[in-house]
Amino acid sequence: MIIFEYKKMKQQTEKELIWIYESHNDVRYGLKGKLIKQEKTPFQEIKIIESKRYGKGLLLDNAWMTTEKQEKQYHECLVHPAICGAKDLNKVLIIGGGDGGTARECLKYKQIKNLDMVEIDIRVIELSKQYLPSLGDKAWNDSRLNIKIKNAIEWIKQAKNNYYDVIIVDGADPKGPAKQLFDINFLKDCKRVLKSGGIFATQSESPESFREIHIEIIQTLRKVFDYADPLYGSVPIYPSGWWSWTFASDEKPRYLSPKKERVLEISAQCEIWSTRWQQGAFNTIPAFIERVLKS
Ligand code: SPD
Repeated sequence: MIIFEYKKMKQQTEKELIWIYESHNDVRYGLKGKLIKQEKTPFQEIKIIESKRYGKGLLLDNAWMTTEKQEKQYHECLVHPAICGAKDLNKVLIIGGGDGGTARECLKYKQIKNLDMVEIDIRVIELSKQYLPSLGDKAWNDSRLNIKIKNAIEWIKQAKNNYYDVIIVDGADPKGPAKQLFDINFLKDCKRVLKSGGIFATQSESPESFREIHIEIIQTLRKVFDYADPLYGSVPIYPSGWWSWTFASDEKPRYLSPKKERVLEISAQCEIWSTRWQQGAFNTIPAFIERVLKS
């Protein structure tokens, strides 16, 4: 009898589960789960979901941003190559990053005195704090974090020259409110605001499912900075699962040489990133991308 009841309950719960997916170029990337919150803001549609496999997750305009059990594969790879390579490390700027994962990784470094985050949509922050608290974790209460609810494209135009040691763009795909975060004029503003010896980092889409956009991001960054190189990793929930982050700097590719004392400070806290992983990940540039970039 008990077994029968249990089976019935299990079937009932299974029935409540739906497929939640991002669809891109006729391919679906999805999870079986429940939709627990859906909201339209002036900027985008936000969805929070809950899945058995990867925990809770966040979608913006039906594109995956993060899930609790895959987020380290994204945030560690975006943050540590930039932070470990920069000449100095006092002031850091995050553009976007409203779920808090990028801020959490940055604030692991005691040397950082000030972390500014410019996010356009306050609801992304509020809903992430409520439903995905492990993403931002202690960062939300860290006095070094200053949140500015602003359009970064406008905000950066009035930002001081030569001010930040590291700038990290943690935006969505280049459409909707995030489109201009990949524009050359915005990137030139970032360079102006970056201190000499600083590092710029951005998520740079998939070399497979966003191939042209991915190549264009690197080419644009190479027009703005002396050096820009992509690093490749895996975020299974994103289109194709094959993802990239691109780092840029002047004078030399500083992101290729992590500073020992910072590596020592961070290594034990990382699940994916290590200096060995980073070296390999910069070297896994696919042959066809290398050819296009050289031509
Ligand atoms: N297609 C997904 C691109 C996601 C980029 N940002 C994710 C936000 C995580 N902090």
